[in-house]
Amino acid sequence: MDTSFSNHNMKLHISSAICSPLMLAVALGFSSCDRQSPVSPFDAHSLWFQQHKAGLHSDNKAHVIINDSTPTLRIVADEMKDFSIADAVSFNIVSDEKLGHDGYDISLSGSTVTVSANSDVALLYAAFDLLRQQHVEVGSVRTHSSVPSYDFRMLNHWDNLDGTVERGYAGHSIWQWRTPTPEDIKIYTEYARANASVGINTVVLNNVNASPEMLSAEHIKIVAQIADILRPYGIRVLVSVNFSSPMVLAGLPDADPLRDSVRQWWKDKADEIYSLIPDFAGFLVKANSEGLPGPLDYHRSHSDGANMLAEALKPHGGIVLWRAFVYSPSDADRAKQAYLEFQPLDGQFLDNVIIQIKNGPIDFQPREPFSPLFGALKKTQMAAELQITQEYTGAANHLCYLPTMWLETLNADTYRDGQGSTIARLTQDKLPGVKVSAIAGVANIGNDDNWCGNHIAQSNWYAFGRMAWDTNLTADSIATEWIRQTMPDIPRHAESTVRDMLIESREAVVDYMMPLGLHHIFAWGHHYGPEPWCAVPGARPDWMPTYYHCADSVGLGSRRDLNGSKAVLQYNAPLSDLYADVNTCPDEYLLWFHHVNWDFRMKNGRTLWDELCVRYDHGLAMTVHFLASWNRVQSYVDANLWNDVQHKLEIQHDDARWWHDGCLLYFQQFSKMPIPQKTIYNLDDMMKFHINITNYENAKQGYRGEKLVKE
Ligand code: GCW
Repeated sequence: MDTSFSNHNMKLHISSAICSPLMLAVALGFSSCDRQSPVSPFDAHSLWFQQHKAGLHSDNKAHVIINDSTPTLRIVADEMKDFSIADAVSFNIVSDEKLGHDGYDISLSGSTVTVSANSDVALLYAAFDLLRQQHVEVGSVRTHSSVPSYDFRMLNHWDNLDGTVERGYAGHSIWQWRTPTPEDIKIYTEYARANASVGINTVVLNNVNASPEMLSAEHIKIVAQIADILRPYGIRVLVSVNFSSPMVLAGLPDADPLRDSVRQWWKDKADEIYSLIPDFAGFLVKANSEGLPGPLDYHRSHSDGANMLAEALKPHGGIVLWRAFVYSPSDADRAKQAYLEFQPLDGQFLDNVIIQIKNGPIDFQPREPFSPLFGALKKTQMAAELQITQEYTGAANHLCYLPTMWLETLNADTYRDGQGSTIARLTQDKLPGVKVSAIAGVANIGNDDNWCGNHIAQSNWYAFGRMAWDTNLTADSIATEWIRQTMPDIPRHAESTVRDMLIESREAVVDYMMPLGLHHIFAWGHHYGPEPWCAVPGARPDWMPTYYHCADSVGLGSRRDLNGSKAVLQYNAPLSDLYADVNTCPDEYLLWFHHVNWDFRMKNGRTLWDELCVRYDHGLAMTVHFLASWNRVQSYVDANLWNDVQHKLEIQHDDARWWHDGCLLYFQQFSKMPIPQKTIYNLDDMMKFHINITNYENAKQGYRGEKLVKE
């Protein structure tokens, strides 16, 4: 039996070619009459689905043939309603090992498209591929096979059970810890659709700073209800767990991973979860980090802790993602600590444990060299953790398109197994026995109408998914896709203006915040503005900017070379040599690895001080340039979108001025050299002023809002 839905004449065709009990009619409760033709205005909530434009304008809807019926395939049929760049599309479940669970093949014969995949969700990815082609490429269907780079393409929400979002700049959490209401179901479904459209297939619902309550029976029940809503879109859920859960929830005397009662508690908990959520994907764990409990509390190792959880999940096929973001002061240099704790454990983790490593050795700075741990673990499955939410890149106020940064990390060569040992390859290759490769992005999603706090920050959610699907895509091509789907009417010349803004934005942020390898000179707590002078009495030294910039009368920068902490030696040759020598160290990492004299001659002949001034000035100038570029595209962009982004760009420019003046005036106290460009603020005033970004409304204003309040 061939069951097909035709958009040509709005009825369900059932022909009788092949018949099997599995091939059931897709009973679609809609017709193309339900869709109105007029192009709808920009609606921020609709993300990159602004319009399925070509389809809406065309009468030539494709005949869609789907030989099965599952909730996922009904979504495929629904999404394909407006597909119009072929006469017919046939979706087929096949058995083809090379495509794996999520891969698909699109082929063309005449004007009939044949899509083949091993699973219904892979057919959904193919449907989104075809629609993307229609909206982005316009013309005819491009035939190809596509297999994702990673098995788990994962969002990590840092959402708390009370509805707040740690480092969230887009309102409150989208998750409601109640039996989902119709409104909740609507939001979860929109969210799932957005993720599926870019290939995201796993989501961690709650903050890594996890409440033990997450594993209470009451919360697990709600996780199961959320999982049911996300499942048709191919999304599996994980939760972050608190290592002390057995103590808090069951009153056990401790959480020692080698104690039988503790191990049994986790096994029972896993059984309970899987009885409600058979495709539950696993646990994410932050342990012995920033005050959270963990196995080290009982003189056990990270592998003891991770393996206990892995054993509990293993019979059900679950995974443990164990974070390497640890920095208990085992060495004076924080940048070395994750390596020092985890490298000796290489090979001791069970094969359903993945070590999740932040891209850089410190903490999601605008630029860091990659974490040397990636080049050190050889017998342990690793995943990269990237940050989509803009904790250190201007919250949701600053334009900072992040794939340029992420791809810098993924394409970095660790030289672990000689040349070509890129982080992309090391995290994609599966070790013997390992079933899952993974990549994680900390979500920038909240309940703001536009989901991300800034329309343009939607591009980072989009891009994370696309890049996780295919790490060979470029930041540029992903930007093009996003622009064409978000601003469907934009002419090519304006599109290229917007694309340039996106592509140049991250480097601009680096320049006006922390050029030349400077890092962590943020204000205390909120990580929004600059406070290289910050000194909080009694605080951990490695939370203070002076620990990182080390400015003195001689020069600027961390001491991580062979005369300093020797952190360079955590990198494999030839990088260790390259970074160790101040004359060969790349400019972008210079002050990361070296304390450099103010009058040091850079490769371009300028002194360090002059180069620093040039970089800060360039960053600031770029924010003016972005405003000018955005002005140029005004008439081609929806007014709401344009106004929102314009407002944010103005905040960004004001903040960049604050960074420029604050950092240069502060460092000038040590260099005693002139600043060639104009500064408008007074350092004493800046140092007395503490921006209040503790609440979300303030955060939306940046320094601009604060200044207004102050006046
Ligand atoms: O950078 C720090 C953040 C914390 C975060 C932590 C982590 C979730 O400032 O807010 O906690 O990293 O990644 O665990």
